[in-house]
Parts: sequence; C-alpha cells; structure tokens
Amino acid sequence: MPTKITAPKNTGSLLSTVSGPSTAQPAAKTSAVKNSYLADKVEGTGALAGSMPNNPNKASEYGEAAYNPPEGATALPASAAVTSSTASEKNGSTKTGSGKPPQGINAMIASLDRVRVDSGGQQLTTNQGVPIADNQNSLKIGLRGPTALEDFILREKITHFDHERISERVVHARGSAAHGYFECYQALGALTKATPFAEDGKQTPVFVRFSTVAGERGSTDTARDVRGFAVKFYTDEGNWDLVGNNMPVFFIQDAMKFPDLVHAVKPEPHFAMPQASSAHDTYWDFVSLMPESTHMLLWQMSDRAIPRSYRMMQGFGVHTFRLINAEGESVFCKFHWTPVAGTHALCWDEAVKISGADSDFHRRDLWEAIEAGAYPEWELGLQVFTEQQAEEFEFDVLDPTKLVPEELIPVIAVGKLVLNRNPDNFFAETEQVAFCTAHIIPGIDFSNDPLLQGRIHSYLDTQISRLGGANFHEIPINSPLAPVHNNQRDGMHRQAVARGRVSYEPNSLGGGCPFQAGGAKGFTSFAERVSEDKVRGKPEKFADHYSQAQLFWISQTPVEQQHIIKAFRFELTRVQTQAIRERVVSLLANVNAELAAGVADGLGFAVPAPALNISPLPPHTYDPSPPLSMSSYPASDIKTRRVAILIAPGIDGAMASSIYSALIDAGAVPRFVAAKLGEVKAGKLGLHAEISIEAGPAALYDAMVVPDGADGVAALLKDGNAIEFIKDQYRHCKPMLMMGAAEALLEKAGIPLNLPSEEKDPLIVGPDQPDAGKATKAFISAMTKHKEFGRETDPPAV
Ligand code: HDE
Repeated sequence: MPTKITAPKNTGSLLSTVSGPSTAQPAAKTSAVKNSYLADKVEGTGALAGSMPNNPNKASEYGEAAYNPPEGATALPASAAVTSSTASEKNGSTKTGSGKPPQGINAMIASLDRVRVDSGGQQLTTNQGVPIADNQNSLKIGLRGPTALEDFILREKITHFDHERISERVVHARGSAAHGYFECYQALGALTKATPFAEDGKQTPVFVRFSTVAGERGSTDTARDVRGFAVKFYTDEGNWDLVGNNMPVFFIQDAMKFPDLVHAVKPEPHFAMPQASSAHDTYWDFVSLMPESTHMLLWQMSDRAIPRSYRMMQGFGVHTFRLINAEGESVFCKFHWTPVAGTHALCWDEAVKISGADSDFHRRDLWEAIEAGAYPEWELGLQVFTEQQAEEFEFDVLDPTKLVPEELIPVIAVGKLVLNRNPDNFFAETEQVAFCTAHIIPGIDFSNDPLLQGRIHSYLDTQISRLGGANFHEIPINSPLAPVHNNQRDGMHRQAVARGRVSYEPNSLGGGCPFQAGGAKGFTSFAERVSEDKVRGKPEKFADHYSQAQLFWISQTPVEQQHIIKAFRFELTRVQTQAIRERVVSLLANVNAELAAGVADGLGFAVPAPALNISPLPPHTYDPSPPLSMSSYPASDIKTRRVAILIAPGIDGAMASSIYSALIDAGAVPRFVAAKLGEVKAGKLGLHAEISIEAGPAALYDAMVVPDGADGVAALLKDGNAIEFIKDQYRHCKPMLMMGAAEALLEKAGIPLNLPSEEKDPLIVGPDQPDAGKATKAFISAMTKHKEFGRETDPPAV
C-alpha cells in the first residue's frame, strides 16, 4: 500500500520569499526546513505584526494632544530571528562577525579606539590589503621602458593622492582643535534638563575647534579677525554643538545678509587679494552701508581680534538661546566662556611680524600647551533671563548685534571646560569635524534670532558638500556617544550595516522599533505662542545701531581706545576709495566724537557729518560695563609664557642657567637664543643655543632676558639682529630682564628706562638690581602684567 504523503503545512511558503497562505498558522518545522531559525523568523514575524493591530498613537498627532507626544508603541519579538535581515545571520566568520545576533545596538558609536590605526611592525599593503613588494618603482616594460597600465599599485596610490583634498570651509577654514571635557559644577535641573548639567560634577567629553573667519585653510593665525570658538559636547542624549565666537555680537541681523558679508570680506574676486584680511575696499564698502555692523566693527578693531593665544580669549554663544526644564518651563540664556589664563592680545606690529615668523603661531601654542600638560581651561557662565525681563530691555534680545550687559543680567558660573588631549590626526579630526548649530539636545532650544534661524539650515547643508554626502555623521569624530537608531538609510559612503528589513515607522515587522521616544524622554521644542503676519522685516528696536557701540567704546580703557583708533586707521588706509573711508567715519561719528576725530585725523581728512541715524526710538545711554574691557580678565601666573634668553660667547653662563631654571620653575618656557645653533662658551659653562634669532625672532616670545657678561654683551652689541630683537621686545611692550652690562644694549637700541610719562618703566627689570635672584623674581612678577602699554607713543619712539 502506498504511504500517504501529507504535505507539511506551509513549508513551501517558508522556503519562498513571496506570498503565503491566508492563515496565521505556524509553519511546520519539518526536516525539509533545515534552518529552524527561518521558521522562528517567519512564525515570530506573524506574531509580532499581529500583536500590533493598529497604530495606537495616531490620535496624539493632532490638536492639543500634539503638545505631549507619547512614547512610540512597541512590541517585543519572540526571538532575535524575527527582526533579522537573514536567517543565515548565525553563520559567523572573521568578516561577518560572531554570528551572535545583535539586538538594539549601533556599533558605529563608541570611543575613537574603534578606528585608530597604528602601523608599528606592520608591512605595507594596498587598500585591499595586498602586501606591496616594491614601493619605489612603478611597473615598467624593461628598466628603460614605458609604465604598464596594469600597475594597479601605482594607480591606486596616485588616485588616492589625487583625491586627498576636500573643499575647505567657506568661512572659518583656518583652525585648530583639541579634545577635552566639560564639568558641571552643580546640577541645574531647575533651569534645564540638558544632560551635561544634570548632576554635580558631571563630565561630558568635548571636541573644541578654534578658527579665524576670513582666511583660507593655509592662512596666517594672527590676522586681525574674529575667532571661532566651536564646542561639540558628546552628551548622553546626543551631540550638542555650541558654535560661537570670541566676540559676543555679530555684524548683521539677518541670515539673508551673511553671503554678502562673506563675499565682501573674502579676497576680492578679480585678483584674489588680500588674504585673511578685512583691510580692503569691498569689506569696508559693505559694512559702511550696514550701520548695524558698527557695534561689531568696534569689537573687530579692538585687541580682541588679535589674541595672544586661543587659550587666552573669551567665547560667546552670541545668540539668545532657550533653556527648558523637565516641567517644560523656559528661560532665555546667553553662553559665555571665560579663560582661566586671562584675556590677552598681541600688538598689531607684533601680529604682523609673527605672521612672517610663524604663521602657525596659535596652532603651535595650543598644541604645545596641551603636550606640556598645561591644559587650557575656561569657565562656562550663563546669563539667564525671562521673556518678561527681555521685553523690558531697551534692546531686542533677538538682535545678534546687541549684547546683554552684565550689569543688567549677571553671568553665573556653571562649569568648566578643560582641553587635555591633542588629536591624533589633523585631517581625520580637526578638518572633518562638522559643527552644526542645529545640533541641540533636550533642555536647550533656539530663540527666534533671525541670524540663528538661518544658521540652523546652513551648517547641515554645508557639511553635505564639504564632507561628501549625507552620512558625515558617521565620520568617527562626528559620531555621537549616545545610541543612534533611525530609519535613515543609504547615501554616499554609508558605513553602518543595518540589520533587518524595517526602515520605516510605524512598523509592526520590527516590533515598532526604533520607536519614538515621546515627550518625556525625547527632544521637544518650546511651545512658544506665535501669532504674527508673515513678513520680511525687522522689529523697531533692531534699528538702534549705535547705543551699544557707545557702550562698548566707553567701557574700554584709554589704551584700548587708542588701539581701536589705530586699527581703524590701518584698515582704512589700505582702502583705496575715499568715499568708503568717509562713510565709515560717518558711522563712527554717531558713536563717539573722539573716536571719529582720531580715525579721521589718522586718515588725513575732517570728520564728515554723522551717518543718518534711522532709529525711530530715542538712543539709550548706558553706564560703562567693565567686563567689556579685556583688562578685566588678567592672569596671575606666567605659565606657558615664552621667554628668550639671548646669549653670545662670554655671557655669564651661571647667571643665564639660574634664570633659565627659575623660569622653568614658574611654569614658563625659556629658550637660549643665539646667532646660530651650537655651543656658546659662557664663563666656565657651555650653553647650547636652542634656536637662532633668525629662526625665532623677537615677536615669538612674551619676554626676554640678557644675562650679565661684558664679552657676551659686546658680541650682542655688534649683532644687528640682536639689537632689532631688543627693539621689537620693547616696542611690543614686553617685559625685559637686562642684567648688568646688558644695559648697554638698551642704550644702543635707544630704549629709555623711563616711560614717556617720566615714570620708571616697570617692565624693564635688572639694570639697577645686581642680585640676579632678586631681579629674576621681580622679572617673573613683572611678566604677570604681560605688557606695559605706557611705552606706546604714536608713532613709536623706538
Ligand atoms: Fe558660521 N558658518 N555662519 N557663524 N561659523 C560656518 O560651517 C553661517 C555665524 C561659526 O570650527 C560654516 O562647517 C551662516 C555666527 C564658527 O568648524 C557655514 C551664518 C557665528 C564656525 C557657516 C553664520 C558663527 C562657523 C562654514 C549667518 C558666531 C566654524 C563651514 C546666518 C556665533 C566651525 C561650516 C568649525 C562655520 C554659516 C554666522 C560661528 C558656512 C549662514 C553669528 C565658529 O555653515
């Protein structure tokens, strides 16, 4: 009797990728189905999809309910098989992985360890891992013959090389960066639910990039320019980028004008000059027609635009932001970074000379400080105010050309930023880091500042072309530490290998995952009530272009004011069109008569009539605000300050050595500087020159020393480079320790011991103090003052 063959239920469907029976019956696991994982997958899929008969949250998308988005509906799969891409996923290999189905993880995140490469002890290979036998010669037909097209090793190498460059940032192309951490002093839950502020002492890793704005990627660090101060916080609720500057206001009030501003300041398009400088016609043409720039122009012409170091400048978020707490309450907020090392600047002549001597001056300074363990530090401060307070201010807090005076709203210190690790690779990290004002986290929100609103679009957009596509977030320096799960797929250079077939939401085949976090855990915008006409325009308070420029001016010390006048004079002298110069001074005439007169005098014309003041509101008169002056942020030590000790044969070696050691003990960086490298006979000692004057001229040091020793000084007196070195140190207002015989060098350089005011120059130490120990102490204390501006005359006497 023939055996009755019963077809196992649904087995055929199990083995097919299309259609199936109209029953939810489980498929039979017979011997025909070798992979029971496949059966689990199909069976479990039906069950999982069946457990979600509808989209229960749909109603919450409409009306009032939308204010509190719920967490997404989810269901758990019966086993890992259900959400897999393939039932063969357990067949592991050295390439496909362990064969252990991953669930709920994204292996793209985590520390940079996962992508670090070190080739120590390794052989050279192609990008395909093929060992390269000969890295010296291309493949030729005979030793003197042509190169073969089949030389895939040469072609891979050259092709990669041809594509090594990516386009530079449209602005802020020149920059330097470092890793570190932000530490919150105290939990700020009452103000914000932002996770970096969630607990006392909480640390959040950061990557910070400083930059100039106008210059190209290879341009000089010490150009007169605004500096970028961009901080990426890798928080446990995603990346938060606070993309600020070292000045608290900006040139323009609306994003619409940014391309115009940047086109005006960049090298002029016909001949691509000047590089990294605003001192040219198109820039001043534009800003002089934009009176709202006036306040920022004063900041830009101040010494803030020529910082001594990235480590010695403030940072500001510029715009008004919002903080939101767990109850959904919101306050306005301004962000301030204040350097522990104080705020210090270069002299303009010094900045120009540094550009020639070391155009990487700021990059080197940041790198060297971190390598040496002198970790740069800033304090984060917040100015917090309510919407009602903001309405009463005489300026509009949505206007980025205005600041909130600290006398009105004090800055509260909330944490510190420490930079303690240099990048491993400039391109992979500093060049590829993608800051984006749109990167905010729960607890932080935007204000309606029209400049900020435009930036929210711009940064995401620019990264797509600069970093080659929509997947720039996967570049290791940009990927967050927080888990990333969404249904975005594909695109150029995609690296994540998404498991499963679900790439949409809502879904039931993935158990609803990844599900929406809901209002309690996810990002929600502050539900600000807006009921306005759709219009292109600005509020009336934006039209007050001069009150805060006046505030800035009257808050500067007389020295700072003189520097501002001289900076305008320099920039406008390089402008060729007289009408533009006059227009700039007509703006300044609305700020301060002395300022306008000083600039006009320097340019050889009379102060023109003030520019039309179009504000419909009466101007506001502020009291001076001391925090707007750099002099409010001194430093108390000389850590990382560079000191040149000029030496020549016959110098007092014992004295030179003891000064050297005392400076090291104080945390400074002394260097023996001589006419050339090699041993310099100094009494019984042989001192080794560390750098020559020509390789390390005066502008590169914060202070200088000439030890005693008649023969050594006699040799220096004959060296024109040494005399120029001493003159520059004096002219740049730097501390000088001139021991014993070295006084003759001051005479030869024409340097007076008294200031033009007739008082003794406090930063020239030594000539009247024969005890080297005491003199060095006095010198170290003088160095904490950094510069003696009382020396300055116009034009310089030395
Ligand atoms: Fe930027 N800005 N910006 N900016 N900005 C860029 O983004 C832009 C503005 C700032 O170290 C670009 O990745 C627009 C204000 C810094 O990588 C670009 C507007 C402030 C950095 C861009 C502004 C800044 C940038 C160029 C007006 C201070 C360097 C490459 C609506 C608060 C970040 C890039 C880094 C970089 C656009 C105005 C600071 C093109 C459209 C105001 C520190 O997206």
